[in-house]
Amino acid sequence: MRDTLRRPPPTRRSWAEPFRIKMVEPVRTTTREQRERAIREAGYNTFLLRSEDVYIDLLTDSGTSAMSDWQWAGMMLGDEAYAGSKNFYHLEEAVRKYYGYRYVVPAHQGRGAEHILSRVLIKPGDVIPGNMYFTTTRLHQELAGGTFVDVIIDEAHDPASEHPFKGNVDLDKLERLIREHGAARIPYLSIAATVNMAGGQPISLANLREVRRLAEHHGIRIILDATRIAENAYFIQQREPGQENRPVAEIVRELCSLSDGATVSAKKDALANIGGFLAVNDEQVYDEARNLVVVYEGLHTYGGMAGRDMEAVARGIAESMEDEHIRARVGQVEYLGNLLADWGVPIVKPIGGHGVFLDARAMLPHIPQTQYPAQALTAALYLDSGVRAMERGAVSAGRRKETGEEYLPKLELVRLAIPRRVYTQAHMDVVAESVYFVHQEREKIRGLRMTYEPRYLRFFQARFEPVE
Ligand code: PM9
Repeated sequence: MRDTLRRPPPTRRSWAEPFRIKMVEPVRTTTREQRERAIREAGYNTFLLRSEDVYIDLLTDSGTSAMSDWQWAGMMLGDEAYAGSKNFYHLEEAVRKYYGYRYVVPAHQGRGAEHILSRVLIKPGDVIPGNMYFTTTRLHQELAGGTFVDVIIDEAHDPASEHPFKGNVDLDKLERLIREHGAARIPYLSIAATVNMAGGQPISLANLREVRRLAEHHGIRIILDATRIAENAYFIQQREPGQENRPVAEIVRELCSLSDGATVSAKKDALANIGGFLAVNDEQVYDEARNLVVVYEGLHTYGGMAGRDMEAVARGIAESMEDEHIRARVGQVEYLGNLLADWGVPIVKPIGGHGVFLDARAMLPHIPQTQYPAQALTAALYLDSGVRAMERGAVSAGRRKETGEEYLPKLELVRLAIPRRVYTQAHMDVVAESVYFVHQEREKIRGLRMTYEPRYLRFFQARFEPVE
């Protein structure tokens, strides 16, 4: 039972989620013994756990959100024609209306769009600057023969920095890079809004405008990763002077207008369980992408999605831009983050858009980074309560493509990603308490040794064992 009676009287008015719950899915608690067995069998990798062994699942906010009744109604209107499904045209309409791009190429999910885009735009030897790497994005850039170079501001690599726009590009770093390699070797700037690996941090409108000016001057395209752009726009509305009275949807349109295209995983902002797309303004790029998509994803009017999925995405895009929705979504993340910060748990500041990121380096100074402290902390949290999180540190960063050496990033984080419209405030309290108690006992956590390392995106399938 929740202990509400012992709370002091309120000193302010609260607000609540702009929805009520119509259908529930039971979740199951487990015993410590069961969890010990499950995590051992999973090789201390939370990606390898069975979801039925998880109590509160904060592995990812990707494809895990709850759809609305309007989205579910749309699922029943799936037009499953092989070609020219009406749901594709609804999706195209939504992308044009909310993001403003001319052409849309659907894909089964974000990485499908990244694959197509990388193949169309990148030539071997090219350099792709961006505001911090993302795992799948960088891999597709590399597989196409390119090299990703990080040009994000230094503050982004410092968990304690309270910079309000840690997703900003460092314009000096970018200019130096363009001078060093020449604009002809840079097919596009890869700009994420928000920046996942930095802790869900936004880029400011002012910074993107500057980046645009520089890119135009050198004739370089900007491609956004617009996967969580509504969350980015919300932060702009909340933090950027002069933006406070603009609706999120309007800010999203302006952000997109400062770019030439975007890759999108519709599994995040867009509130769908599967789906994604590439959107561009350039007809020639579109023609090539539209041709390639039939090789790797499916016909250009479904790209690997069922008609019903495209409808869910089209409707999800519209819902994702509603101010009330986005305030509740980011507000829930903030609620969890504030509890942890108040209780002295080191987290990435400011609190991000899609999750709270624990600073494993600060929490576990006794574990060297080569023994993967964030991975170890993720396992310890699961063992404590059945809460599933994701490592976002050295394991995720992988190896340098030229030398095979491990990257040892400054950020060694555990991400508690919050699915949209899924968990309640009581779930957040349970999560916060578990993190707090794990933090209290942190000296007992031991490092891990990797016993199996897959070649690509190793964090998904790697296996570990505790170091003696
Ligand atoms: N992000 C996440 O949990 C899914 C698993 S980790 C690869 O954060 C961005 C910013 C993402 C993202 C996936 C993708 C790829 C692109 N950009 O998962 O292929 O956060 O739909 O999208 C995950 P898909």
